[in-house]
Amino acid sequence: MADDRPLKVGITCYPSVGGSGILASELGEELAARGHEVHFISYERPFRVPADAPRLHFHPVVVSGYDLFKYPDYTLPLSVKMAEVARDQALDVLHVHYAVPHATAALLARGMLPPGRRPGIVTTLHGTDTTLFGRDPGYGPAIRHALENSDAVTTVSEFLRGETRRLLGVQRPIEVIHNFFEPRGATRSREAVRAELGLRDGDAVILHLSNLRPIKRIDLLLETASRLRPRDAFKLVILAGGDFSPYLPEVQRLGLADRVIVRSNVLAIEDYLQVADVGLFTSELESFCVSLLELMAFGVPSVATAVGGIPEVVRDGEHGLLLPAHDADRLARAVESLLDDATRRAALGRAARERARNAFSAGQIVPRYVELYRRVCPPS
Ligand code: GMT
Repeated sequence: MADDRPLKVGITCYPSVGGSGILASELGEELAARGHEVHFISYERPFRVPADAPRLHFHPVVVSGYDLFKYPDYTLPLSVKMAEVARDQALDVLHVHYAVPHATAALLARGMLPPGRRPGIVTTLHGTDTTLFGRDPGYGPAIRHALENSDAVTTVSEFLRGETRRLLGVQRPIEVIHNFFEPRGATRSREAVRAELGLRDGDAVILHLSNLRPIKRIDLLLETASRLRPRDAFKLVILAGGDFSPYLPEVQRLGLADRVIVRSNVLAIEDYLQVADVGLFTSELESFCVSLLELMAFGVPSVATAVGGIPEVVRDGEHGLLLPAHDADRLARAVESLLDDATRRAALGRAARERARNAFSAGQIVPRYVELYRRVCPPS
């Protein structure tokens, strides 16, 4: 008989603005909406998790600042909280997003619990936990140990699975479960958002959303914008999940002060997704790029660098345009080609929306995690 009892799932992620935290938060919400009980365990309530939703709970990890420590330690208090929540809530599964240090903390937590009360551990790798920390001799062996001792390991793209094998030498099975996005309705009308942005009739909106980390290559994004012609027919709207001020001198130097609009830590991203004409992503590396998917779900094609897992999300010429990294001129020409051709833009946008629905919606992806949880959780 199929086991369809509701599960009790502990989720640990970084709560700040970033793809892994956003994905983990959305997954928690989707699981709760399907009747499962979800317990977030982190140092802060994740950015997009509502405080009052049924079956969604948050357990803060308190880190004490002992004078003895030159560097504050998060891993141990996190593991103690994970063990406490797993015991008190009888968790079936601990699902950790981003290996460092969450997967190690989960293993420690499991070891603190008596046999028979131990949840299954699922580790989802998101990107730099493999591509940056995986190469670091100070972290690599600990990550490999945590992956080898998790009950299941997933990556958000084929690309990242390959990199995890290559960089960490992990041989165990790794399942690819791509990211998903389920758009909510906008909170304001298109007209209201365009008015807020000070757009004139005919102004095109190029949208970029990211945490602005160096790997997102905001310098290349601005350089690309500075090469767009005609220069007074677009606005580059940046939804910043990080501090944009270091880039202000570059905006001035490139003569973009009247073209770039920055909004920080926006919760209702759908308000801006609905007014976008084209997305622009210039990352050095992405294992998936959730922001690209967010635009696709709104029928907006993007121009992006063909790096990492991006070609698994967007097929070049079918759902958007992919270009080699580092080439501001070619990126700019590609953006212009989409802004100049409304028919092609609409066709790519329709195909992008279809792909987002068919391959990367909650309905497609969340059941795969649930099925995985049932495989690893101890028999009840
Ligand atoms: O790996 C990171 O830099 C952090 C992580 C995050 O929290 O934003 O980003 C990664 O996870 C996202 C969600 O799965 C992916 O969409 C991003 O492509 C990925 N970033 C990189 O691979 C650089």
